[in-house]
Amino acid sequence: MASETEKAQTAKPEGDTIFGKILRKEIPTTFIYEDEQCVAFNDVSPQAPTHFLIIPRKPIVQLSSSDDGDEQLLGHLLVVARRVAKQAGLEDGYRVVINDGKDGGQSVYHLHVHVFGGRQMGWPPG
Ligand code: TR5
Repeated sequence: MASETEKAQTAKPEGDTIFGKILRKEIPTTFIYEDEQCVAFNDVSPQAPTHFLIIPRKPIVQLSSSDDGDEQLLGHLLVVARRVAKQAGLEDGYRVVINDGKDGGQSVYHLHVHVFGGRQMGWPPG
């Protein structure tokens, strides 16, 4: 099975993604948070004791293809990251990550914010 980094080498922005299917409920997924702009759910392959994703309902492919008109939505994703991290009890801190494109290690081309917590994070990231 390819690692996320290997997948990111070949993944391409090609329209519909697995996250589109999750949003349309074609893949049953428990949302730990949802509102009119975004949903949050646990990552299927968690890299920390807590690892969830926040995705906009709007199908923005990646951060670098968002535009200035997305400013409110992009800010909202961070506000939701803070709210859900609090709800998850991440009182000692957490890490928020957006992988963009091949070099950024993006494997799913629907913008998503990762939130990791529950362990000490290292730096620099690999
Ligand atoms: O590498 P990037 O930043 O693109 O992150 C994509 C993330 O999506 C990875 O952390 C994957 O583990 C996660 N992922 C992939 C699938 C998936 C998922 N999280 C929840 N549910 C998922 N389903 C149902 N299917 C996936 N292929």
